[in-house]
Amino acid sequence: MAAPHETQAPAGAAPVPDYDAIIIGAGMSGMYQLHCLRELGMRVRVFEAGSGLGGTWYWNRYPGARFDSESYSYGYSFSKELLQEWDWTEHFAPQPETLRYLNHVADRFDLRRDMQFHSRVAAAHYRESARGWDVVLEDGSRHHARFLITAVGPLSAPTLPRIEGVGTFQGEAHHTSRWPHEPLRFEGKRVAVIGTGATGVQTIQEVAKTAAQLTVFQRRPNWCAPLHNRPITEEEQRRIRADYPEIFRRCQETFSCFLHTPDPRGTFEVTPEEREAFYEELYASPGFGIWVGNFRDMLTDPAANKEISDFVARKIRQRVRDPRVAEMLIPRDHGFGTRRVPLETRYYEVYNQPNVRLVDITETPIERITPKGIRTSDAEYEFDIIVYATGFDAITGSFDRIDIRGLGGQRLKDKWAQGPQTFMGILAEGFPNMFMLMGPHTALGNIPRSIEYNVEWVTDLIRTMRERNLTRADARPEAVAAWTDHVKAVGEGLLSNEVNSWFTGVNTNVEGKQTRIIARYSGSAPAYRAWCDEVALKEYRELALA
Ligand code: NA7
Repeated sequence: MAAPHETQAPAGAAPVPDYDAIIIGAGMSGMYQLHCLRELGMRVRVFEAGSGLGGTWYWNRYPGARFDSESYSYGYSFSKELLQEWDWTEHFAPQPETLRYLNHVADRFDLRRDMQFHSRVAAAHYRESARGWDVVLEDGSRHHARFLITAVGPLSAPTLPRIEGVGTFQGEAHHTSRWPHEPLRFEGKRVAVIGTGATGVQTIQEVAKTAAQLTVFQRRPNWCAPLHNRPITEEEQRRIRADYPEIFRRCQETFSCFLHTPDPRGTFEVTPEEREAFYEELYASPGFGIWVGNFRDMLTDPAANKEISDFVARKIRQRVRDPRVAEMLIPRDHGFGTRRVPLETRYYEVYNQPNVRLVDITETPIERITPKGIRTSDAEYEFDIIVYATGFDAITGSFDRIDIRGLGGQRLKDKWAQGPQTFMGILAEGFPNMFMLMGPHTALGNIPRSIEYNVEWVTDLIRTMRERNLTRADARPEAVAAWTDHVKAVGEGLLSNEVNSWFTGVNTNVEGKQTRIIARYSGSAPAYRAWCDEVALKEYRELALA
């Protein structure tokens, strides 16, 4: 464990440990940031609310949780040795394997000794006189550091529905991201799942295998596409190991760091037969190709988007036997790919099973959760287990839950009340020495690729500051304004920014989050990196360094 210095404390009070950097969160970004800062010789402390490391992969233990990115494009790329010693078993690895992987990484780089678990950060206040951050944990303990790095994850603040009676249910109820650590069995059980996003879809297709009865409460359907997962053969394993440089080179070049990249052709530049054949090929291919490797205009031209939406609707009708149910599963309020596409394995076929029923709660809203189950406007259902697959207060929610205050006591939550304002998603003006990893306005995509880039950018900035004996970095207001305008500009014309979803910061379960904002950077990852590289190359002149 890094030995902290201690700051002066009032007589009688416990001394406050003083670190060079405090990192909030021991997920993929916090882990790598810890590793990089330790390489600089810094004393670092990671505070993690959970009992273990892994972030998303620690919390999301629900049945069926797995990658939608190819496993070998998802792991860390920074260590050749690590790449050569870890074998993924499936093209899209399940959550327990990813959690094992992250624990392996932590052991290999001896990360655990600087991590403190069961330690939720309640408050972080900047103190100008010390040019550093006072951090208070929920247990009341106080800590101090020059740098504060938020590695809190864009999808880590779960939300329960605002329905009367939540909490009165006498059976078992779990949000998917707060799943029990002991396996939950569904045999002989009557199970409800509320929510049909990427998480709900993975859960439903798994629970349907064993539950006596599964009732899915769907508000809005999503466009789903087949994952086509399978084990990685030994031969493939050898090839993957040899191909790692090429795999990561490709991820660096694609729009959102996946192995897939948009087809340069426009939807209507090919014949209808060629178009259909291309869609068929994508539908039969593994992973996100159908979403991010489709015709280049699919997400900007409504007519192009309608073509692929109609194609997927036909697939749903072919796969679901009851035409009434098939129609319920086809989205009407948004086109294919304009919200996050859940990838599935026999999801639609689940609705052909006698033990599964679908309830459209737009037609018959849930009125309340009762001690025995769920009451809708036209029926009373009894359950043994209720699963809330109701998503997250995304992107800014994990910041809102911490009392973060910058210069003059300004709260970050207030500053972002009308939507986040950042510099490259990494800095917020008036919050010196706070650096955000995967904060709002960063390129998300295949997240570990973005994480590695952001962590290295932050590490370079801190290295530069230390070399020059600088102790304070803040974003200049004009730089924030320019970046925020740029984020808005690159998001113009994107159909996904015209739809309510977590991409656009809308969450009906959170007070004040009913209107769309531009929450993420929706340009390409290479363009994002080019901007950030330029800032570093030009000696950080958009930052006020002192
Ligand atoms: P999502 O994608 O936000 O999905 C949440 C689902 O829960 C979605 O179907 C919602 O319906 C539904 N929901 C939310 N609140 C309610 C209420 N109050 N009543 C009924 N239904 C509700 O979250 P996920 O966890 O699936 O996925 C988040 C990301 O994690 C995912 O994109 C991956 O990148 C990993 P709605 O569509 O809002 O009508």
